[in-house]
Amino acid sequence: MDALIVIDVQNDFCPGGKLAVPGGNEIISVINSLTPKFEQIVLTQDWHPASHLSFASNHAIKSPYESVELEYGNQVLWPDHCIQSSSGAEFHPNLNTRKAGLVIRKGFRKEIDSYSAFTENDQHTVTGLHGYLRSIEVQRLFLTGLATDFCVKWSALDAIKYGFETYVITDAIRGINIENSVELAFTEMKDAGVQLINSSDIDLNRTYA
Ligand code: VGL
Ligand code: ZN
Repeated sequence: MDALIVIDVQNDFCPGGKLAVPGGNEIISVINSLTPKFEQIVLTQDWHPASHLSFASNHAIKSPYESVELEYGNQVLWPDHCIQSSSGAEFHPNLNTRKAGLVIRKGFRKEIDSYSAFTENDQHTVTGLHGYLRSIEVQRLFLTGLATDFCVKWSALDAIKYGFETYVITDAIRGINIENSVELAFTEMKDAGVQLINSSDIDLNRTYA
């Protein structure tokens, strides 16, 4: 079984949003063109309480993009984004969400951020995605979404750790890019065994069942 994973295609990560990823909206038509090919589609949704400790606003004298030490280690601080029930946390209105069988929300515990769709940043708390994919006997994962250098990268690295054959669709992702982090993310993913492909490499005549 194959599954298409769509990471955090939410208003706040698109132009005009609170943590806008440059060109974030440009991937939506690519993702929509892929959804008819997959029987199994999972969406993730960054879903923070306003008190979330990944927000610079919840720390004294800290600005976005600085870091802080949390209980589990270093954490980059962000502008407030994807606050539960806000319009910024909604999926982008152009994203076709109808076929998705599962929505995984992450980052909803105040003390723990979650970049990976599988395991939160404490490297311990799981989201449930692995159990779901195992229960439907998925072997191959095709990853799309935002942001290349954070949630896509950590999801891809975890997917390899869990033993999935892992593809990242490079024209269906965009990055934030803090100090070369996008280029580093591509290197880390390749070194871990992630296969980088273009959406045009996916056979549009075939169904990824
Ligand atoms: C993300 C930073 C903070 C992401 C989420 O989706 O890549 N990045 N929260
Ligand atoms: Zn977040």
